[in-house]
Amino acid sequence: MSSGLYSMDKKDFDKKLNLKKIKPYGDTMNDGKVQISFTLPVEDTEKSIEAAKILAKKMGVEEPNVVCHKKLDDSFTFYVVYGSVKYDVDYTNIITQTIDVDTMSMEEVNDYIKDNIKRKVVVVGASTGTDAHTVGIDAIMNMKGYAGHYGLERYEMIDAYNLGSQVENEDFVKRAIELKADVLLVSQTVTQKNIHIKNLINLVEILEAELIRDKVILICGGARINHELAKELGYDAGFGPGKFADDVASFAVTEMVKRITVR
Ligand code: B12
Repeated sequence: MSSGLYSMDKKDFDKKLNLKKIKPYGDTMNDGKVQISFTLPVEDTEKSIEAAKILAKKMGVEEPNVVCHKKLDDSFTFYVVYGSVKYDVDYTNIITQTIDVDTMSMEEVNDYIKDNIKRKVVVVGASTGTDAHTVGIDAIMNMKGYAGHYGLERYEMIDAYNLGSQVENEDFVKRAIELKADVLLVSQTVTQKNIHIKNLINLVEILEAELIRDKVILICGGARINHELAKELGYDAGFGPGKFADDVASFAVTEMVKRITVR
């Protein structure tokens, strides 16, 4: 057979990587293949499958194919849609804000504190507001640590206080003042209706009202937190998934020393 779909040779596929126009990769370069999933508040019918397709097209997905539609209950249906996205991204033109500190080991952090700060560093952390998720803040603070990285409670030169979850910002600040905190760690997991943004901003406002914002290193973290967002909200740094106690401790202590030197 020499014509039609089956005659397609490998040479027919685009193989060129153009960093000015990157697209998702499925089977071949630049094919733009994506899989998206969502729920619609309607029952599982042919009509609602069509609605899912139309929505995918509006999102820029060409030739959408609804590969899964699952009734969740009488009035909600879950869809998985495959297709090719028509948009691309200029990868050469992206600027990101990153934390510019080399991560030290726990021992190196302890030595750094002994050499440069010459006393224990007080770190107070919590999952604040209505947020009940403790696993994130525990990963950073608990003695046993997370994914092979010991938590701050194990650091000889750090006094770490983990206040747990659902700690009101006012109580958090009160405790930070009592404990003479050098570093505040705030975890936010729930981001529905931007509750994390409101809560994080509120904490900064309270710290400013108490005149201690510039006396502490203020760090937030969570699954949807990154450094750029943290800076935007008035924090010194933000850490998301794949970051551990050693990353946080390295940033906090070098930042403390920077401030001592500048003063
Ligand atoms: C376990 C879990 C729970 C447990 C929490 C138990 C506990 N003790 O923490 C329970 C059952 C209580 C729970 C409840 C709820 N949950 Co929940 N939960 C999860 C789940 C499955 C895992 C989260 C987790 O533990 N991750 C592991 C940790 C280690 O990851 P992490 O938090 O990202 O932490 C890392 C980094 O982000 C960073 N980090 C995190 N915090 C901090 C802080 C600082 C200072 C620093 C430096 C770094 C840092 O370091 C960590 C290590 O790298 C997720 C889904 C998922 N698979 O992620 C949903 C999820 C987070 N939950 C969700 C929701 C909606 C809820 C509820 C609102 C559900 C409900 N309707 O009741 C309630 C929360 C109620 C409330 N008031 O907060 C949603 C959040 C959606 C959103 N973005 O808003 C998720 C994503 C599930 C989903 N897909 O819908 N949940």
